[in-house]
Amino acid sequence: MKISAELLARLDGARHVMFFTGAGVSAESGIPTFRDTPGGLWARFEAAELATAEAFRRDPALVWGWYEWRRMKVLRARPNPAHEAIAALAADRPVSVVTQNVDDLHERSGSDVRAHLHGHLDRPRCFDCGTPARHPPGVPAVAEGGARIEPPACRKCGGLLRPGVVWFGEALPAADWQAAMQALDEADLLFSVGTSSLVWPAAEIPLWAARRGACVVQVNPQPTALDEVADFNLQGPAGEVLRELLAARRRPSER
Ligand code: BV8
Ligand code: ZN
Repeated sequence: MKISAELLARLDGARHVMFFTGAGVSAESGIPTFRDTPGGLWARFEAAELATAEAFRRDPALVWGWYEWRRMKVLRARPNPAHEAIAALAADRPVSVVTQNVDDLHERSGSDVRAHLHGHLDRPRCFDCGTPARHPPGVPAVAEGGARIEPPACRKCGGLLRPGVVWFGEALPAADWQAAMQALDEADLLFSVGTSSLVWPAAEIPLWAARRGACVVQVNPQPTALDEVADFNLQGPAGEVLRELLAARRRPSER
């Protein structure tokens, strides 16, 4: 993938870079995305069957088991070159990472994540009283694709623990949304990496960046609705593309 001299110049001249990421940035770490690959997380179920409070009320063991399977995948995974390149780019200019992902792979690659718009897989809380809880140490052993696992009980009220993620129909955490808006205000260059741009209101963020005059770069092997808005569409896997971006910056001949 050739990185244009124009994009390199934009990156060099950027005052503040924002990375807005989705499941695709973790794909090369072996974490299935939501909808784009066969066998993806939702291949067996509709999103509404799992990522909603109603689904949890209806069948807590099915939903909790699915999240424990996903938590196992994340605990077994390692950050990939995409996470590492994003962390490396923060070395010589302000970079904000705003992610839709509920994994901690950005953090584990050294990035300071400004906002987790859709919560955290590793921060369970009580479904009834909201008391935060902790997972036991170690990696859960869950059958491939998920299994029915009864959620643990809340120490405080005996209610069921739920995953600390934002389900469909739930509001995004106000503090994270605020932080994302702040980052959007500061950024003059936004990379949208590995997202289908289908989930709202997060999907608005790159559109707002473009409207504010920031340069928008999309990194995705597939076309998305953002294609016609982005100033640059780098069609390829994030690990490969961002690693090439880093390498091209170091090759003076690319200027
Ligand atoms: C809310 C956590 C209101 C859970 C997730 C308009 C405005 C506001 C809301 C709505 C609206 N229209 C509709 C809604 C409702 C809904 C919504 O957006 N529905 C969609 C389906 C239409 N939104 C909500 O319900 C939100 N809440 O609006 O609340 C409210 C307000 C006040 C008070 C009460 C209520 C909450 C949405 C959050 C849902 N939670 N995640 C969990 O993880 O289980 S969403 C989940 O899917 C992810 O977090 C992510 O954000 C989202 C989309 O997934 P992506 O990350 O984009 O992944 P996807 O698989 O889709 O795509 C992967 C991409 O990667 C692909 O493009 C692929 O090509 C690419 N890729 C693959 N490999 C690679 C790659 N890219 C790079 N490199 C690779 N190697
Ligand atoms: Zn409780």
